[in-house]
Amino acid sequence: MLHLDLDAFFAAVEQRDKPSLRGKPVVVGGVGGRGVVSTASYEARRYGVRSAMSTREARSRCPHAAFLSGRFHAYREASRAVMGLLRSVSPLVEPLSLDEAFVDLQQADLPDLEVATVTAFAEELRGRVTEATRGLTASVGVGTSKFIAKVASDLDKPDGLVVVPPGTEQDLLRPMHVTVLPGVGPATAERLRRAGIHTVAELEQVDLDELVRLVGKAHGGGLFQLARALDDRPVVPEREAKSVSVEGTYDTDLTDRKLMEGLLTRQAGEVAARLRKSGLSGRTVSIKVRLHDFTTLSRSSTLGSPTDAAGTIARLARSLLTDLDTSGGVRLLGVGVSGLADWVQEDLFGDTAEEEPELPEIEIPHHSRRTWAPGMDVEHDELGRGWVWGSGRGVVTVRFETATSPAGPVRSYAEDDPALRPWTPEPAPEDE
Ligand code: TTP
Ligand code: MG
Ligand code: MG
Repeated sequence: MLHLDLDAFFAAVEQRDKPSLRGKPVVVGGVGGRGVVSTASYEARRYGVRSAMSTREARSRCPHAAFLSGRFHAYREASRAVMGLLRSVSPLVEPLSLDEAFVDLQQADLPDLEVATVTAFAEELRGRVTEATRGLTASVGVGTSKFIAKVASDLDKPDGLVVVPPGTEQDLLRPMHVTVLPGVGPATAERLRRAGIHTVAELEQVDLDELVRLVGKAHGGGLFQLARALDDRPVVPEREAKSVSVEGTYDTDLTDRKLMEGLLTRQAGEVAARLRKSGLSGRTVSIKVRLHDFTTLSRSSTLGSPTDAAGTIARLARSLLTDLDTSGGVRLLGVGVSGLADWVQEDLFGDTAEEEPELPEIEIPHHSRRTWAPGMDVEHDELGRGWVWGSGRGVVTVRFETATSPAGPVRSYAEDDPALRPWTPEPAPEDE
């Protein structure tokens, strides 16, 4: 079993695309008052900055770091490249998040599974990940189970490879803290601590009955096995894209509910058109809303039968929005349909493909000032591509550089300078 996880993923993508930030502390996350750190580059981690910490605390620990809000299109693109590469290596790939996956090496066409063979293979794979992502590094662990492979990939981060030879699993685990076991969170760890159990070695001494008494029946059995490095969970490959979705990011924070409803209605129309083009329909309608402070909310609702009707999808999407507090402003909205079936059936509300409502024409007003989020991609008429270094008091400051340029010059503009605009890549052909 192989487990791969990219190093400081969001921050590494930012350093790749922003040459002036390479080797420097970078923090990606919510940059507003209530923002939370998504991740930090290893340079920033030296100052104690960590995922899930408040940005306020991160700023006090590492004031000289670059604080950037995220660019999800870039993260998604890198993730796709990695997952595609892994799938070319083995049909059994199970992504756990955008930046990590299990790969079953038994299906990978290796001559054998000796330590030397898998080590050479994993080292080569790490190089290919760096190539496929134009410079990101991955850490890899290999072992006889998912559990061991995942533990191993974390042992020599960043840019590391650890292969745990068969038979040495328990020696590796015994000195480790119990939180290394999947499923042992703070609450379970605390219960074990009160019973005097800190390490895996100590946990191994506890018999099954006592373990069940300590952590409950549901958990006890699994923990008993894991403490002995026993884990036979198979790799469950992700099935083909099961949803069709459309989303938009906006360069002003949207606050007008009517406008948001209009945008959802238009997106629902685009989703419906794509469903029909592929002869698909789906039962679950969902919306995605990213607030100004970076929190992303999603809500979904499931119909009794599949639909591909714009009106139905729009109505559900709008009703899902009513439950959400969007008063602080919204910077991304999206509509998706999942639970796809490849037949089309008249849906609950009786809409048919023939009686489509007109898609509304929507102007996003520019009365509110533009949001120039730190880190976002921009393009200037004369200076070309760059990224927002900072903004405020009517001024936006841009550094002109890209992944393939040298560190570039910094210039400031009025926030409404018509020569400057947000830059977005061509949308990927298929959104997951
Ligand atoms: P991780 O793989 O947990 O972290 P990482 O890749 O940044 O760093 P490393 O693996 O080298 O320790 O998460 C992958 C990405 O997921 C991360 O770059 C940002 C995002 N993320 C969050 O947005 N919030 C979080 O709390 C965590 C843990 C990750
Ligand atoms: Mg990672
Ligand atoms: Mg990860």
